[in-house]
Amino acid sequence: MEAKKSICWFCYNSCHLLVHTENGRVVKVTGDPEGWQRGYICERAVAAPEINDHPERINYPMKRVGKRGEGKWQRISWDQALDEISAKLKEIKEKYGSEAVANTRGSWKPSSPLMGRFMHLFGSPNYFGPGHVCYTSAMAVESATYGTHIVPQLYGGAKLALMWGRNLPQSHPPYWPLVKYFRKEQGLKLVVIDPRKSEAAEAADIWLQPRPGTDGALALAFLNVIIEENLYDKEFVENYTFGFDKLAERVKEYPPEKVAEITGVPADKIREVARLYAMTKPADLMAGVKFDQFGLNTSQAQRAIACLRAITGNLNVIGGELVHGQAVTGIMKIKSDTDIELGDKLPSEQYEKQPGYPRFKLMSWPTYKKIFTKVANDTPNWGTTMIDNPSDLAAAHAPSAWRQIISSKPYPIKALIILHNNTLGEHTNAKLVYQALKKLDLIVVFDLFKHPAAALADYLLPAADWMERPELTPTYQYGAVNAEERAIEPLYERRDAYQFWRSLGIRLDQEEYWPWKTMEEFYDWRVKDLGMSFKELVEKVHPPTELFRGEEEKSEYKLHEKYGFATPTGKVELYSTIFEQLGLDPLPNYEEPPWSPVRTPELAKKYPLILIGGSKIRLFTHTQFWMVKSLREQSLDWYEPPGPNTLIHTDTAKKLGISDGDWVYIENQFGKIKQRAKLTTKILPNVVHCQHNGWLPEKPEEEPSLFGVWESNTSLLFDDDPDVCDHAHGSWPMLGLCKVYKA
Ligand SMILES: Nc1nc2c(c(=O)[nH]1)N[C@H]1C(S)=C(S)[C@@H](COP(=O)(O)OP(=O)(O)OC[C@H]3O[C@@H](n4cnc5c(=O)[nH]c(N)nc54)[C@H](O)[C@@H]3O)O[C@H]1N2
Ligand SMILES: Nc1nc2c(c(=O)[nH]1)N[C@H]1C(S)=C(S)[C@@H](COP(=O)(O)OP(=O)(O)OC[C@H]3O[C@@H](n4cnc5c(=O)[nH]c(N)nc54)[C@H](O)[C@@H]3O)O[C@H]1N2
Ligand code: SF4
Ligand SMILES: [Mo]
Repeated sequence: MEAKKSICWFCYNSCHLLVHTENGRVVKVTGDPEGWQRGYICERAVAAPEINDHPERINYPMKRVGKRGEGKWQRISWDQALDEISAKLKEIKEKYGSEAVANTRGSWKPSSPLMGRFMHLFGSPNYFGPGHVCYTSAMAVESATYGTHIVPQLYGGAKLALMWGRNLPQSHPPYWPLVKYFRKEQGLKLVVIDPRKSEAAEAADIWLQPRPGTDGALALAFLNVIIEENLYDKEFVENYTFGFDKLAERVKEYPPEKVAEITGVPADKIREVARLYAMTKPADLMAGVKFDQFGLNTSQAQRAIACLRAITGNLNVIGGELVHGQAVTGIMKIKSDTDIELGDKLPSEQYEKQPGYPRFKLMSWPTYKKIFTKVANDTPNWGTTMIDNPSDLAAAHAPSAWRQIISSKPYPIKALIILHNNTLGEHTNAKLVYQALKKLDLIVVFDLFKHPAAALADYLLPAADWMERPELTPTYQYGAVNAEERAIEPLYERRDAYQFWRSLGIRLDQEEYWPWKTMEEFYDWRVKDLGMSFKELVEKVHPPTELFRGEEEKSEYKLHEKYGFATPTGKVELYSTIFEQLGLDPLPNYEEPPWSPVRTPELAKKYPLILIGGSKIRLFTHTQFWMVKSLREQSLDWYEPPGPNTLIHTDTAKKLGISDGDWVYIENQFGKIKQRAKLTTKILPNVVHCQHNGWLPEKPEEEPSLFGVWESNTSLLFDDDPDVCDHAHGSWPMLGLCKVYKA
C-alpha cells in the first residue's frame, strides 16, 4: 500500500489528506498530520473510497437515445461525444452567435478558470453559477470598499470571533478544533449570531438570535453604538477611510431601540456586542454565506459589515482580516486565474451582452474591467489585480440567464454545458430552471454522478474526482500553495477538466491556446516563473509552508500604511464612490427581506412562519453524497424511509398538531414540499428550517420523477425574480414565508 499526499475537494475547505492506494485503487483515506488542518479528516473524506468507485458514478461517455428525460442512454466513445458536441456548438455559433452557448457550474473548483478560458476564446460571456449567493457577491462589495476582498486568517491571533450566520462545526469542520484550541490557549471569545441555536451558538460566550434576514439592520446598529460611544479606531478612520462623517450621519437612523424592534434582539444585547467587538482587539468578523442570500438588502448588509471591520481597526492586522492584494504578493509568480482565463480575448461588445447587465452592475464584466481593474492598476505596488477569478466576479446573472433561455430575449441561448452543478437541486426556483432546460437544443453534463438536470442531458461525460487529478491552487488563506500529484490514474474513462476543455477547444479552433497535452504540463507552465517544474514544486511544499508569503508581508501586515487601498480615493470607502458611480446608495442601509411579516403582512397571515434552510451538514456537501450508504447511515438527522428534516419549534409544532418524525408539507406561494418534522427548542418559534438535499437519488431517473427532485427540494420554495434580487449585484434570496401542516 502506498500513501499519496492529496487535497480533498469534496468541499472547498481543501484538507490535506493521505490517499492510500493499492494497484491503482483507493483503499483508504486518512488526514495528513502535516497538513494545515493537522490531520483532521471529516466523514465525507473517510467515505472517499466508496465515492471514488460508487456504482452510480458516470464512468463512460453516454449519449441520450430516447426522448429527453426518458432515461435511455447509449455508451459512446469520447471522440464521438466530442466530435458531435463540437459540431453542434459550431452550428449554434454560426446560426445564433457565440453568446448562444452558455455554461453553468456549481461551487468553485480549481478547474473553474479553464471554463473561462474556453468561453472567452469561444466568444461567449454567458457563464453563471452560485457565486452571487456564495461569497463572490461579498467579495465584490469588499472590493468596492477596500480594493479587494478579505482573506480569513483562521482566527490565529484573534481575541474575538464574531461568527455571523455561520456554523463552523458543520460547514468548516477542520477549523472548529482550531477555534477550540484558540479559545483555550489565547482566550478567544466567541459571539455567534444565528436564529438557530447551532452547534457554534451552543459553544458561544454570547449568542444573538435575530429574525432571519434582518442582519443588515443589526450591523447598522452596531455601527451606531460604536460611533455614538466613540469606540472606533480614530487613527485608522482619520488616515485610511473616506466618508466617515456621512456614515456617522446615516447610522443615526439605526439606534439600538429601533433595531431591537426590527431584529428581535434586545437593545442592551446589541450594545453589549457592539462594545465587545469594538474593544476586543484584534477581532475577526467572519460572516457566513447567509450574508449573500438576503435578497434585496444583501449588498448593503455586506457593506455594513465591511464598514464595521474598518472603523474598528481590524483590517490588515494579524487576528483581523487581511486585504487580499496586499497579503500574498509572494505567490504571484504562479500564473493566476486571470492569466488562465484570457478575459481580454473576449471582445468588449460581448461583455455587455451578459444576462443581468446593466441592471445588476456590480458583478459584471464592464464594472470589472472599467472600474475594478483600472483602480487596481492605478494603485502603485498593489499586489495583484483586485480579484483572481474574474469569471466568477464577472459572471452572468443566473436568474436573468434562465429567463433569457426561456424567452430568447434579447437574444437566444441554445446550448448549456453543465459542470459540477446539480442545477435543479441547487438553483433557486427549480421549476423555472426546468422550463429553461427543456428549451435548450443541447445540454452537456460533465459530472461524477447523474443528477436531476443530468437526466435531461443529451450527453453525459465522466469526470475525474480530486483523487484522480493533480492539484495546483495558490491558497491565500495561509500564504501557501496547494500542489499535489494525482493519487491514482482516473478509473474507467473518466477525464479531468483540463482534458475536457482542451479536447473541446482544439476542435473549435483554439489549438494554439491549449498547447499542453496534460494537466501536469499545463501546471508546469503555471509555475514556470518559480524556476521549477510542477513536480519539483510538489516536493517543495510539504509540509505546506509560508514559502510564498513575501518577507514584507510576514513581518509587517499593515501594508496600507505604504500603499493605501486600491479604491478610487485610495482609502477604505465607508462612503462608496463606486456604488455612487453605479447609481446605488453609497452608504449602507437596511431593507426588509422580499417577503416578511413586516414587508408583506397580508401574505404573512396566510404563511405565518419564516422559512430558512440549507445550513450545511457535515456529512454531505449540498446535494452531494445522499446516495452514499455509509454517510446516510451515520446521519441521525435523516429519517428512513427517506426524508430530509424540517426543524420546527416544539411549541409551534404542538399548536399545529405535529409530532416528531411526522411527514409535513411546507408550503408557500411558490410551491409545496414534503419533509419530516424534527421538533426542537433551538429555533425561534416563528421560524422553520428546511434541510437542503435537493433530490432523492434512490428515486427513478425518468420523468416526471427526475430523482425525486420535486418532492423535498427547498429550491421550490424560493423565488429568484429579478425584482427580489439585490440591487447592486443581483444575488437572489434564500429565505421566505411558509406554513407547515401534517401530510
Ligand atoms: N459539510 C459541508 N460543509 C460545507 C458545505 C456543505 O455543503 N457541507 N458547503 C460549503 C459552502 S459552498 C459554503 S457556502 C459554506 C457555508 O457555510 P456557512 O457560512 O457556515 O453557512 P450555512 O451552513 O449555510 O449557515 C450557517 C448558519 O446560518 C444560520 N442562518 C440562517 N439564516 C440566517 C439569517 O438570516 N441570519 C443569520 N445571522 N444566520 C442565519 C443557519 O441557522 C446556520 O446555522 O459551507 C461550505 N462547507
Ligand atoms: N436551496 C438552497 N440552494 C442552495 C444553497 C442552499 O443552502 N439552499 N446553497 C448555495 C450554495 S452556498 C452553493 S455553493 C451552491 C452549490 O451548488 P452545487 O455546487 O451545484 O451543489 P452540489 O450539490 O455540491 O453539486 C455539485 C455537483 O458537482 C459534482 N462534482 C463534485 N465533484 C466534482 C468534480 O470534481 N468534478 C466534476 N465535474 N463534478 C463534480 C457532484 O456530483 C454534484 O453533481 O448551492 C447554492 N444553492
Ligand atoms: S472538510 Fe471534509 S470534505 Fe471538506 S475538504 Fe476537509 S476532508 Fe474534504
Ligand atoms: Mo457555497
